[in-house]
Amino acid sequence: MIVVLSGGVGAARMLRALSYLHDPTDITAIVNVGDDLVLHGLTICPDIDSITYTLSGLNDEVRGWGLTDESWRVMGELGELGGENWFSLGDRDLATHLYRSERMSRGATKSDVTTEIATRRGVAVKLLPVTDDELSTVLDTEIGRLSFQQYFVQHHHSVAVSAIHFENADRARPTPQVVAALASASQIIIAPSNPLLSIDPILAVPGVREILIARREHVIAVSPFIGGAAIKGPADRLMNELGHGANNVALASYYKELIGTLVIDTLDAHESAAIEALGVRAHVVPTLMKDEATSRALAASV
Ligand code: FO1
Repeated sequence: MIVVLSGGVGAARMLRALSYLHDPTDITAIVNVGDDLVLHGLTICPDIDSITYTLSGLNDEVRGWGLTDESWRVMGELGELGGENWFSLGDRDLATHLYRSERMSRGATKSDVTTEIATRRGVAVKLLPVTDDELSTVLDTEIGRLSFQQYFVQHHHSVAVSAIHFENADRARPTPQVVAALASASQIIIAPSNPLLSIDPILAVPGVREILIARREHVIAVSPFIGGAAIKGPADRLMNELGHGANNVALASYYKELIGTLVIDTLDAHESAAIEALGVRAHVVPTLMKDEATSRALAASV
C-alpha cells in the first residue's frame, strides 16, 4: 500500500502518475481539509474535489480546479440577488456540494461522503480526509486575519502573511482509516503540494506527525520547488515570508524529522550535498509532470 499526503492539484497529478504504474486500489490519499469551507449552507472540500475530479478525468485542466464543460448560471443569478459570489461554484460542481451537504446533514461523515462520491465517479484510489473533525486554516496577513479561501481566492494570495494557524487542529482526531493506512503503508509519499498550506494542516492533526517520525525511513517527499520557485501557487512566497526560504535545502530542513528522502528536480542537482548534510537523501530526477510520459517517469523513480 502506497500512502500519499495530499493537497489539491499537485497531489492529484502525483496520484494520477502513481495510478499509471500501480493498481489504484493499492494507493491511498490522505487529504488536507484545512481549505474546506461552508458557503451558502454547503460544505465544500476543494482538495478532496480536485483529486476526485482529476482521477475521474473530469477536472478542468486549463482552469486547474473544478469540472470541465462547466457553466455558471447559478452564480450569475446569485450575483443578481446580491449574494456572495466571490467563490465561484459552477453549476455542475454544485451537485457535489449539494450531495455532500445533504448527506452530512443526515449524519454521514466527510469520510463516508468522500468514498461515496469517489465510488460513483469511478475513482479506485482510496481518498481519506485526514480528519472528520473541524479543522480550518486561517492566516494572519497585512490586512488582518483571513480564512484560507478569503486569502487564496478573494485576495488572490497576494497579501503578505505573518502567521498560519490551523484552528481546532488540537481537538481533531485522525480517522481510524488514516491511522491504519499510515501504520501499514509500505511507502509514504508527501506530494509536491504546498508544505505550509496543504501538508502542515495534515501534520497538525495530533498523532499524524508522530507516525511519520516513527516511519521516517519509509517517508519520501517530492519537492514542489524547481529553481527556487513553486511549480504553482504561493508556496515560494509564503516560505520566504515566514523565514524558511523557497528552495529544496530549506524544504529538507523543514521536513527533516519526517522524511528519509527528498526528490528534487535535475535543475536543482547542486542542492544535493547541502540536503544530504541535513541527514536527508537527495534523489534527483525531472519532477515536472508535464504529460503522461513525464508523470510516469517521476512515479517510477519515486
Ligand atoms: N479557485 C479560484 O481561484 N477561484 C474560485 O472561485 C474557486 C472556486 C472553487 C470552487 C470549488 C472548488 O473545489 C475549488 C475552487 N477553487 C477556486 C480552487 C481552490 O480555491 C484552491 O485551488 C484550493 O483550495 C487550493 O488547493
